[in-house]
Amino acid sequence: MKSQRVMLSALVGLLIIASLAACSGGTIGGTKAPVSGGSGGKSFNVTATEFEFKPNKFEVTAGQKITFKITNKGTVEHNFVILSPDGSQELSKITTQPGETQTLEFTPTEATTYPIDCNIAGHKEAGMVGELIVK
Ligand SMILES: [Cu+2]
Repeated sequence: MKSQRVMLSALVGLLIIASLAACSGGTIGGTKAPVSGGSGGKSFNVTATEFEFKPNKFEVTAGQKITFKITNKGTVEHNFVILSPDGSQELSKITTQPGETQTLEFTPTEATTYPIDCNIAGHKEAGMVGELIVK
């Protein structure tokens, strides 16, 4: 009889400790971790020359942050412009001088194809174009 009661109170004690531990564990789990938007971005090294981008086709997933590292290995200024799907607006743009590397970040929201070009007069026509294909 007596040993049974001791067992019971020991069990209750264990339960209290267990629930306390669960509680404090919950508090630790609940502390706010800083959100660092690092949801698996993608980066591309792109070379710009007269008159092309290499590579010039980029496949990504919607919502994925993309980092383009554009290196100008040509002899004149080039830029790298991401256009709206219909080509009417410049969404993001970076300009590079010969020998320079510049970084451009872009997060596409739509699953579509964004045209890319160098908008310096005549360059697009000469072949400085690309595509950002978002799935
Ligand atoms: Cu150019």
